[in-house]
Order: sequence, then C-alpha cells, then structure tokens
Amino acid sequence: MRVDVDYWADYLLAAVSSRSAVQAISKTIEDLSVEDAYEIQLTALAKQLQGGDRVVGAKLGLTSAAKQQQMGVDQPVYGWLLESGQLDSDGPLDCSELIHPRCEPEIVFLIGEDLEGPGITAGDVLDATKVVCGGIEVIDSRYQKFSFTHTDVIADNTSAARFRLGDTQLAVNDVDLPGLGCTFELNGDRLANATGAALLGDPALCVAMLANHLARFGRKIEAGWTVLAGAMTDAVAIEPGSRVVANYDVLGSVAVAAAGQQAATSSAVVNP
Ligand code: OOG
Ligand code: MG
Repeated sequence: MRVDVDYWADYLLAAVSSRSAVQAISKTIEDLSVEDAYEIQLTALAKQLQGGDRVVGAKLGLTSAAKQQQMGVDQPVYGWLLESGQLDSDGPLDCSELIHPRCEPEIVFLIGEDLEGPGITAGDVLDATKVVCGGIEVIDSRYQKFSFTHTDVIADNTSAARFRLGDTQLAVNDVDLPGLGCTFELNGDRLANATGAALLGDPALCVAMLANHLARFGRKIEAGWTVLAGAMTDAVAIEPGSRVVANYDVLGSVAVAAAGQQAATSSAVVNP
C-alpha cells in the first residue's frame, strides 16, 4: 500500500503548530522506507513554502558518534533550514513556540557557489564555501520523548527548529575544520568537548554528502545557503531561564538563552 505522504506531512505540521508531540510514524507504518520518509519531508516543506516561508539552507544530522549513540540511529540524515528558523544574533529563544527544545553545537558553512552532485568531494565543498562560523542548532523533535527511528526523523525534517550563527566568520582556508575544538556549556557548566573531526572525520565531507544526497532529488546546495554539518556532541535540553554556550577556538562563542513558557503538552499522545 502506498504511504499517504500528504497525510503524514500534515500530521507533523500539526504537531509543530499545536506544540504537541505525536506518536512516531513507525508505530503505525513499521516499514516506512527512506524514500517515503524523504517524500513526507519534501511534502511538508512544500506546504511550509506555500505558507510563505523560505529555504535558507540545509542541514545534516546524526553525523557524529555522540549523536548517533544518543539517539540510537546510526546513519546521517538530511533536512532543510527555513528562514523562520533563523534566530537573530541577540534576543532569546522563545520556548513558547516549541515542544521540548534541545541545543547542540554545529559547524556552519556559508556557501558561495552552487554545489551540484553527484560526485561532490570535500575539496569541492571547500572551494565553494565563502566562510565558516560556529553555530547552535535548536532541535525540537515532533515525536514524543524525542524517540524515533531513522525514517521517522527524516520525515520530521531531522528535528530542525531554530538555529543561530556566530558573529565570527572566517575564510574556510583560515580554519582547520577537523581540528577545530569546541566546548559546550549549560548554565556555565561544561558538558562536553569535541573537535570537527567528530563529524565523520571532516565536516566538509559531511557537506559533500549533503550535495550528493540532494542530487538524488534533482536538487543542489545553492550559493547563499547556510549549511549545518551536524552536532559534534550530545544535544542538551533547554528550558526557560537556561543558557547554552558553544565556544569554538578561532570562531568564538555562540550563545542561546531560553525564555518564554515551556510547552505543557510535550508528552501528549496524539494518535493518527
Ligand atoms: C535528530 C537531529 C540531529 C544533529 O545535528 O545531529 C541533528 C535529533 O537528534 O533529534 O540535527
Ligand atoms: Mg543538528
């Protein structure tokens, strides 16, 4: 039986707008395929664009061992970054708009030239990158308890919600990306350290994989896009009043302070 991608796209978008976590799709469709999951993702994206939002980039997820172990999914995933998700450089994260947000440190590529796969290499990515910076991604799984399978999280646009870019942006040749160190803090306590090599050995390789993935859908990484290479460490839950900081060697620090009201419905059960 064909998967009703339109139905499942609406199901996930309703979770976003009602701020209510829903049951994983795999609880209903046990054998949801990767192809169907990306179709659900693209269908939901098209609806968001119809609603007036804009694609400003793309992201990888689950590119580090830390994240793969934390989430119990052992393969990278690819999703979209929307204009509505970009946080200004100051101002708090409004938790009132989210279900159960978590923050994670990310290396960010600002792309200067189109990258069209297949066959894109890490070297091609470096050539096409204008600058790199540090960032923080705020993820907000639409699934109860952040619990999902590989295909569930693909359908859910890889939990993408918000992101913030650091102010220090350097030419890619001036940064040793695999060697770039990051420390991640919550309310002044250090949670974890990692380097860029945590991202499949080389963050630029992750971006190359994204370009090659998009080619399967006749798409490309476009000049002007922001690309997040994936979190180097575990994500941390954030609630109103808390503050997360990622310090990146030469790329400086990026902070997210949370405000607003925690969702009361974050574990509500909504059946399809
Ligand atoms: C999936 C999204 C993972 C990353 O950077 O690894 C991700 C999740 O953990 O909910 O964005
Ligand atoms: Mg991420």
